[in-house]
Amino acid sequence: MKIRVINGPNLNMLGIREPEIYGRETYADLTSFILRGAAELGVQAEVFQSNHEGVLVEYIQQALGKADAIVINPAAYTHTSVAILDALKAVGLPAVEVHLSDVQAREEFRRVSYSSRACVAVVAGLGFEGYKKAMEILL
Ligand code: CA2
Repeated sequence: MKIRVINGPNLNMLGIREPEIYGRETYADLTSFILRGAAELGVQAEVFQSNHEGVLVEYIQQALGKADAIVINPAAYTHTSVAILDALKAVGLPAVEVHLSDVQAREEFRRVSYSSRACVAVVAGLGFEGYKKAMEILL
């Protein structure tokens, strides 16, 4: 199984600020964790991050024919982006939304998710572990 793991804006800043919310580990640590977890599950994972909505939309579109499933942490675009929702619907691949933090327990605006409408599940509040859980769900 080939999975595209897609991360949205500011996740490249992990470990640099707000450790009380997102932990002390860096984005490079997250990438290693995902690739290690994928190998353990026998999954071929491709990890991608962008701060740009259109780039994320294109990367989702290009998953068609190249991947079997999508794991996505759209970060702040979760709460705003109809474009990312539409891209997920357009490719029609099974997708799981992941959040490092428990978005339901934070500010009210983080409780809204557009992208999850095109996802089979949402995993939130498990930190890095959530990405492995998402791959397990897709398997
Ligand atoms: O909990 C998550 O994974 C989020 O998707 C993270 C986003 C946030 O906008 C979502 O509501 C929930 C933020 C991405 C990372 O932001 C950082 C900010 C400062 C320092 C490090 C990362």
